[in-house]
Amino acid sequence: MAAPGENLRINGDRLWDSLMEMAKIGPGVAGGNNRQTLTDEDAEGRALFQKWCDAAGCSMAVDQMGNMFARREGTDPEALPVYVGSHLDTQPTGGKYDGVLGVLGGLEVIRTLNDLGIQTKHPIVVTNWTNEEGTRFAPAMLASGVFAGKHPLDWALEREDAHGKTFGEELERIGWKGQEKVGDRKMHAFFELHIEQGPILEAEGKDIGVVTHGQGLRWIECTVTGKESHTGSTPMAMRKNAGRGLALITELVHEIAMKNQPNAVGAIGHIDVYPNSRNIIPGKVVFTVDMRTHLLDKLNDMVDEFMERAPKLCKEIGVSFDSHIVGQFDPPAFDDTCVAAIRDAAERLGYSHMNIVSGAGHDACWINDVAPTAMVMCPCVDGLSHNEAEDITKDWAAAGTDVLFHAVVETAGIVR
Ligand code: HGY
Ligand code: MN
Ligand code: MN
Repeated sequence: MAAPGENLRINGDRLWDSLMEMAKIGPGVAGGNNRQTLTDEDAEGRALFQKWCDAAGCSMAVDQMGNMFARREGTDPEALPVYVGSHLDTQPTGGKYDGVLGVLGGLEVIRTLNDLGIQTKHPIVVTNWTNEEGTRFAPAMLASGVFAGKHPLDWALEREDAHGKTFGEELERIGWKGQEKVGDRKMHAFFELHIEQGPILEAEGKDIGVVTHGQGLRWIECTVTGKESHTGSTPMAMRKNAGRGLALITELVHEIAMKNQPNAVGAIGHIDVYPNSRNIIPGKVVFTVDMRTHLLDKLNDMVDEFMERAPKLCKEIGVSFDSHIVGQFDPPAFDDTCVAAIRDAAERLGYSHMNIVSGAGHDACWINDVAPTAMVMCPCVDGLSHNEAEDITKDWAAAGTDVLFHAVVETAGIVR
């Protein structure tokens, strides 16, 4: 006898149409999206998601960080819900699928259950986590981090963007600040579908990534201070060029990552140069070092080496160095039972699959600390993400969501 729901599939066309509809909100300049957190575009995307959830018969709740929870009732209202979701906010030059596939894939699970008239024992809740990207307001995964007790609510609400606007002000302004206390909700399990954002699944010809672990991350915000002066009339020997500090540290971060291959990465993505004038030697440069690996001891060693060498490099060229951590989480190992539910679903559905470590951070990395959690990944073209050219195929989206459907519904328990 077939396992419960063995051959059930989601509606790939409906999922794809919803992805394309959401992609119209906050369009980028090169075919992707710029729907940054707590912008008017984010508010518009939230409203569309809310409309779809209402139409699917879900009740919506919003907490003090703007996290959205769309609930489909189960037959046992006392049973802890199975949560499924990701994020709708994007990078400034983001793609159409990063995060969005996980939220709309979760909604497709609900829509398919409605189509089939299936009841589950546990309620199912589709979640949109606020500010996963951490670009406008550092750190990444901010709202899921507050939910998991990693950041105090007040601290999170005071995060400022580059224009001095706070997270709390902006959340109020767009009308998505809820009253529900963040983190009170208890979960039976949490599942997140996400594009891989790397090249492995496509290169290996696999439909599904069964995510067993994630990389840990350290975001170190550095300030190198020199002295502004004329680029033409200041003798070279007198210069205190903060820009050289940035150049030396950029190379140091790369060197540390390369000496820790194959399981380490490092780069500097955010850079502010002051005063950023063509004919003034930079007096100050503020930038964020991003170091990651799934091996905790190695991550700590990489940061220790960086913190030992960076100040010395700056001192040698007559500029000062200061730094502080603006984001961090240790490498997560996901829940064996939830991971097995994903692997078994892929196997049963006949999708090729492999175990994989997530290179990117995700809300699941924090939720993993408060509930049994696992992720399922689909390939992306050329492994490209955080780029407007990010692309996936309709079949990859459907396969990932089929697996998500089976893992979520089996965990929630089908009631005949
Ligand atoms: O930084 C990350 O890994 C995620 O995309 N926010
Ligand atoms: Mn993401
Ligand atoms: Mn992202």
